Amino acid sequence: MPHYKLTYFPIRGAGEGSRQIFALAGQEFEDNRVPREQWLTLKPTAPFGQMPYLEFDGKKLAQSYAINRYLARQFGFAGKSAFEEALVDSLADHLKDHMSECRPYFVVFAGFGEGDVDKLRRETLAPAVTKNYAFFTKFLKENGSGFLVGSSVTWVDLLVAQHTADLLKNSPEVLDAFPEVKAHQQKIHSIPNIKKWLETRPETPF
Ligand code: GSH
Repeated sequence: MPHYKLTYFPIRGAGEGSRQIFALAGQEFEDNRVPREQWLTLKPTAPFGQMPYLEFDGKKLAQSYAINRYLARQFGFAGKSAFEEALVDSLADHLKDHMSECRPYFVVFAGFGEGDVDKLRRETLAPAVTKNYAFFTKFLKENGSGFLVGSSVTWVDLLVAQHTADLLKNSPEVLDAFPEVKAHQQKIHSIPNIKKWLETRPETPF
């Protein structure tokens, strides 16, 4: 196995999906958490001038979803057929669209911008969750296995479950109408390797 080194800010953010894929696989990796002050010296060496990026075997790979997809394929969490892989990708892209819709709320919530966080929660976050978690619920109900796609865990389960857990911590009321997605979060976060990761990872606000 190569030595994997994942470089990202010391937050969950766009790096956490890859960290959880490593954890799920039971694969050792170097969790290189770079503070903002050190980032500017590294920035010119990053493939697209941004983090996260993954280094292994003298190669560098950037873009969080490309990294997630690559690792998931390596370790067997990408889907069991070409169509399952495509379904997983479609859900991941939809989660990304959902995150873009919520962005005005997250910017203020994380302290990167000024605004009325409660108003943004009501007027931006809640409608986005209501719309998009209905789609995740539909996939869970139609699939019937408790996973979003197929009969076993894939990388998109990790991403959706983490977002659900974040919502449950900070804005639980937006999930009142979504018991299936709450059950999904519990199922994914009870997988022993993921449970262990959640208990031992560095504690960060987001
Ligand atoms: N589409 C990229 C991905 O998913 O990896 C977005 C990467 C991105 O926005 N990275 C941010 C970053 O590196 C942190 S989340 N910011 C510092 C900078 O641009 O200098």
